[in-house]
Amino acid sequence: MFRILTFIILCCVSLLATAQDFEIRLSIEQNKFVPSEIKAPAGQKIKLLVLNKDDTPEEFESVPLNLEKIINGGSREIFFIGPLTAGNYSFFGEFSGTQGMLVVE
Ligand SMILES: [Cu+2]
Repeated sequence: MFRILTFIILCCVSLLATAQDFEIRLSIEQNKFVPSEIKAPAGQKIKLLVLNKDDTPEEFESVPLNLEKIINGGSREIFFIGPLTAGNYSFFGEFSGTQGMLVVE
């Protein structure tokens, strides 16, 4: 009984650890980022989910975040970034040229 209880507690702790990632959802709609500015706290791991709602692929790219990935139309990608220091981290869609900013504070 005690072992089972310990196991349950350990499971809960690991679930909480995953939940601590700060999650941001971003979409690409009609070749624009929605929203174009996203915010995250400094010093925390960030889970960034980018959903491409368009039919056409887009390349999600950020030089300061060192990210570059093609996201097909109707698909999503998840990026794990950070922890980051306070500042502005730009990103853009290489195919359409649309721009966005991650503001960390
Ligand atoms: Cu590129």
